[in-house]
Amino acid sequence: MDHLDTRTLQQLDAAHHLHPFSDNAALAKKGTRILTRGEGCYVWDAEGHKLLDAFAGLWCVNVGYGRKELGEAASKQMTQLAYYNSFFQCTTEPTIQLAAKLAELTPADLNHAFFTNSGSEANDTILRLVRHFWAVQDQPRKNIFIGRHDGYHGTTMAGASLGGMKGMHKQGGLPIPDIHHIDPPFWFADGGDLDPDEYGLVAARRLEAKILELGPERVAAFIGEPIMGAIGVYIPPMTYWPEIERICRKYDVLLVADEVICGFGRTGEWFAADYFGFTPDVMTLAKGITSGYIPLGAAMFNDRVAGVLANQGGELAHGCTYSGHPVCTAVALENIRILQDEKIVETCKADTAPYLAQRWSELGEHRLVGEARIAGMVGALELVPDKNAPGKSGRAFFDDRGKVGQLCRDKALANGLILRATYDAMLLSPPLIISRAQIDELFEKTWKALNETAAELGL
Ligand code: PXG
Repeated sequence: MDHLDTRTLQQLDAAHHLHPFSDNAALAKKGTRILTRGEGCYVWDAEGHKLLDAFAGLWCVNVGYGRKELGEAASKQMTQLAYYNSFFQCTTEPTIQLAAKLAELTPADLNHAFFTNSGSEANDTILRLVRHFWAVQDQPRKNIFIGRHDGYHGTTMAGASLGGMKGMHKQGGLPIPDIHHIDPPFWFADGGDLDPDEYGLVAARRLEAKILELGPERVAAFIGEPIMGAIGVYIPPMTYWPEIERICRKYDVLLVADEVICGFGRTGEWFAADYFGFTPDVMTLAKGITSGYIPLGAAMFNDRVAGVLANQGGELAHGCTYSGHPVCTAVALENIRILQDEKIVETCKADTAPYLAQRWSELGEHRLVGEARIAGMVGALELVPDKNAPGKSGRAFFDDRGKVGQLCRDKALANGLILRATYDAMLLSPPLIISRAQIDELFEKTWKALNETAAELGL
């Protein structure tokens, strides 16, 4: 590949590359930012700007950038056996070893992995195989999935349908049939006068009401992100997930935890199911499974579901060319080795996550910040016009939602910090290896961005 200058690259990009989740016409006019290098928690762009990446790429670079071991694991596997499939009664060694490793790491009896290329495909896999699980037990009508409004489960037909993003449903005729949604747990906007723990129970019982409305004999599964990421890091009260689990057990509805963001240490536990204290029947994995170095997703099934699929399911009419691609599974194994050998998750829990939480709550004192929420290494600052207004009105949003978040995001970027904005929430999800000194840098740059945003708004 010959190297081209930035301007030429931007012109080619505008002419030939459609970007995901982007206004492509506006982007073509502005020109894309081209990233060229990464090391630890930092990335550099083609203009030589050094940026602290407080978003870990897209919630995924858990071990940080530039880990040579991951490149070496890929190179070794590519040279030895670049590809073989898991069809035709075959598979490869790294794929077997990764399945066993995931069985060991994930909670309880989630012991069976089905590999995909992405989180979206893992959720498609779950929709099909869970429906099949009920159908082969003579319950073909028990096929409804319940998700949450504003949830995110990917972008394929099933993933976007299971998710509850209205903008996504508008494109492509979604949701597909037999998928329903309940309201998400978002105390800040929806909690009213309830304290968070009371509210967690109220929000969870929306699931029970929906199951009873549809009929338990129709409901196959409930799917949720333990912490809702893309919509703005909604961290439910600790009462929420145990109550959801109780309801699922009561009506024999399978519980699917989509841990695509939360898995592999994001909350300071290996999985958010451990953080919130519940046991899913099925789990979606991607992103942190390889720290984003190579695409890989997995659907994990417990013994009950996998047992029925294996013994009563006949031939599984499902799979991708690259299900269990050996290069991807070799990289995942090396990524997990790094996380384990360097005690990265344990260090977050014991040291850096509590420090980050302390500094994050200091940001909560800024006049623009209505709530500073955080769990382990994932958090959000909810920006509001008047946090000191009495009672619930202090939790009111800006009228023109999204503008202030965008402004603050741009201010952060100009100061060398990558933060993501959803509406007016500034989202945080740094590499798990972020140090205390880098957390201080994150604090300083965020505070400055908040000040500059407030100044521009005249607040
Ligand atoms: N589930 C969850 C909870 C996710 O966050 C997916 C499934 C889909 O994974 P793939 O690998 O198919 O992308 C995701 C992905 C955002 C954003 O704007 C978030 C994701 C993807 C793209 C954008 O925050 N999460």
